[in-house]
Parts: sequence; C-alpha cells; structure tokens
Amino acid sequence: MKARLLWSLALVGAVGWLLFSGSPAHALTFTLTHNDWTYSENTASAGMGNFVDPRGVDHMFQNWWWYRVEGANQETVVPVPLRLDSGPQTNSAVLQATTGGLRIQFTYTLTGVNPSLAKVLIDWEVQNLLPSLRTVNLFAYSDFNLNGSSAGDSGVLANPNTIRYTKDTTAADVTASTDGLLGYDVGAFSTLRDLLDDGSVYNVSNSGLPFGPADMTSVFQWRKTLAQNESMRGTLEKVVNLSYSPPPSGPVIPEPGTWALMLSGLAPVALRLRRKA
Ligand SMILES: [Ca+2]
Ligand SMILES: [Ca+2]
Repeated sequence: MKARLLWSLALVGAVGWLLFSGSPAHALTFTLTHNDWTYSENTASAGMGNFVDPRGVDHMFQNWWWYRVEGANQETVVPVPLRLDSGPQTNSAVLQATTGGLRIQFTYTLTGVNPSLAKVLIDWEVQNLLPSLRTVNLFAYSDFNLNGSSAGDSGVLANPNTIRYTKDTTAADVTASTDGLLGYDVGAFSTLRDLLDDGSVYNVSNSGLPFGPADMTSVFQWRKTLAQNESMRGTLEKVVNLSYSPPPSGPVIPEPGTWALMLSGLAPVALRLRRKA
C-alpha cells in the first residue's frame, strides 16, 4: 500500500511538472486530424508517433529527424522543436528548432483523401545562421509498422526517391524531394537507427531493397553547402494506402493463344479488344 501511495505521489508530481512546463511553445506532442485520419508525433521522445486510419489502426512507429554539419564526427538529433502555430486539432503544424548554428523548420500537413488513403506532407527548411560556408546533411528516419504490427513488412523502391512499405493490401510510400538528395537506406530495426545514434559518421549507401518481410525501417539523406543565411529546402511525403494491390507473384506466362497472336502481329488488336471488355 505504501509503495503504491509513493507511486501515486510521484505520478501526481510528474503530471504537475508536465502541466507547469508544458507552455504552448513547447508542445511535446502534436496531433493532426483530417477526415477521420490522425497523425501525431511526440517531438520530445525521438519522434515516436502514430499514423492512424479511420478504423483506429496505427501504421507508424517513428518519424525522427537528424542532421550533421560536415566536420562533425557524428549525427545529432534535431532537438525538441517549438510549435509556431496554434490550435492542436488542425491538420497542419509548423515546428521550428534552432540548433548548431542552424534554423530548422518543418511544416506538416495531413490530408485524408478518402477512408483508405491519406498523406502527410512535410515541407522542411534548413538555414545556416553562421558566417561561414557549411555543408549540412539532413536525415529523415522512418519506421512504419503497417497494420499495427512491426513484423512482416516488405519493401521495394517504387521510384528512385520513393520507398514503399507493404503488408497484405496496405502500403506506405515515403517519398523524398530530389534536390540535394543523396539517397536512401532500408534496414531491419534497429540497424539504421543505431547508425544514426552510434557516435560516428553515417551516410546512406542506397542499399537494403528489396526488403523483408521483417521489421522495416528507412532513411533518406539530403546534403547541401550553405552560405550564411542560405537555406536548403525539400519535402518528405508519407502516403498510407489501405487498398494497395500487390503485384502478382511469379512470372506471368502468356496463354498459348496469346503467343500465337503475338507471333502473328495481331497482339495490339487483341490487347485493344481485351481492354474494351
Ligand atoms: Ca552515427
Ligand atoms: Ca518497422
């Protein structure tokens, strides 16, 4: 009983501390809602977050931003950002952090396109505040766990700048803007997270795809050399699609009749007829 009372007191104290220190400018969590979809991140806790569909199923574990200025011997977490806008229940949030002589800003916008499709577009900007040319790397670490489960995600490169997570008929596409993009890595949890977090220099090597099935994570990296007050800008887009059609497995073997048509040069006609049907 006594221990329990102590725990209760500790809890009350912790909640009180949170309330006391939780000024609007230091929001620990931001939540976006749109058309019954919800996206949230805890910016004080390594970008742990949720991307929840209208049925209440969460598909995301983490969205974590890191940076490294060339010359540093390791990557650094973009620290707890300030939330610049007001209104916790909108579909958009502007976050900003000043760190290491950089001003880093993110604008998140959630769009619930329909009950089975939603996207979060993150516009980012990194500005060099110091009076010297500096080469800046920005890393976007993603960990989707589709259909509420970390196991069993597979991955392909859908485009040179789009990593696709898939599980059954659910897919999550993570797309990076191409200006300054060095590439990506895909790996099983916690390999990539540890490469960012291990106290030595990490750069992507465009490796790890196709992936899985396993607990998949991914990283994109951008790099640009900036004069004082110069900015690099880009986007990271995350699209969750609940009615994804997996490509058929195995080679597609044409029927004998199709072979005959192809050989006779009538294939275009046959294809046209089939499309009409
Ligand atoms: Ca590292
Ligand atoms: Ca995962």
